[in-house]
Amino acid sequence: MRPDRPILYSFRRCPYAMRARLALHASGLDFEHRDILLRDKPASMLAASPKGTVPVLIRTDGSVLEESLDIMHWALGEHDPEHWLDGDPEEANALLHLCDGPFKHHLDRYKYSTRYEDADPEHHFSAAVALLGELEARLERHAQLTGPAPRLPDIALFPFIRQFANADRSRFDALPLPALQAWLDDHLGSDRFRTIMKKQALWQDPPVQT
Ligand SMILES: N[C@@H](CCC(=O)N[C@@H](CS)C(=O)NCC(=O)O)C(=O)O
Repeated sequence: MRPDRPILYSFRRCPYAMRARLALHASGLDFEHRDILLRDKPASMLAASPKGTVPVLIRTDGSVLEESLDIMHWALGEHDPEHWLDGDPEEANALLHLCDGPFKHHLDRYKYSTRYEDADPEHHFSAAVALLGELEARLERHAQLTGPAPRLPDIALFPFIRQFANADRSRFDALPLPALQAWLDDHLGSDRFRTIMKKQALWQDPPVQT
């Protein structure tokens, strides 16, 4: 399949899909946004990416990107007007690893503890908060994670911190993490975040001709 413009399969509330949509929006690239439900994945998406996770991007040459960070890097590699790719790549990678590795591990076991055998949500809450402390220390030094301006790690991480905060908002708000809380509020209040979170009709594959 070689579409006229890139196609993004996305699920509105998925933090991985949010980061992809944020990067695509910042890049200004034209793309077709297909919003789906995880419990009802369209056959066209599974044909392009059998692993069945979102986001998935089909490029105009027919190639498929099925990792959110690959989609971010590709979109910004095409056009990066706000310089999100600037900065030290090793520092960025360390933050991305912290988020997608240990932080996500603890987030899932805190928020969805019943899905994991023997997961103690309080242990995972504390472990996640310890990691958030590392981000707090950065944000005490500058407005964004790696300096004064938002870069890829800010955009890639905040949808996950949002998910953690939303698990129990008053508990999150009571944590001694004022710089992180202000940073999160700032990103959540941005026009861009509002735009990429707008509800839209769900994508349905056209009926198969028999
Ligand atoms: N490493 C992937 C992870 C994507 C992922 O796990 N997405 C979740 C939704 S937030 C998903 O599609 N899960 C499949 C399912 O629940 O069926 C990425 O960065 O894109």
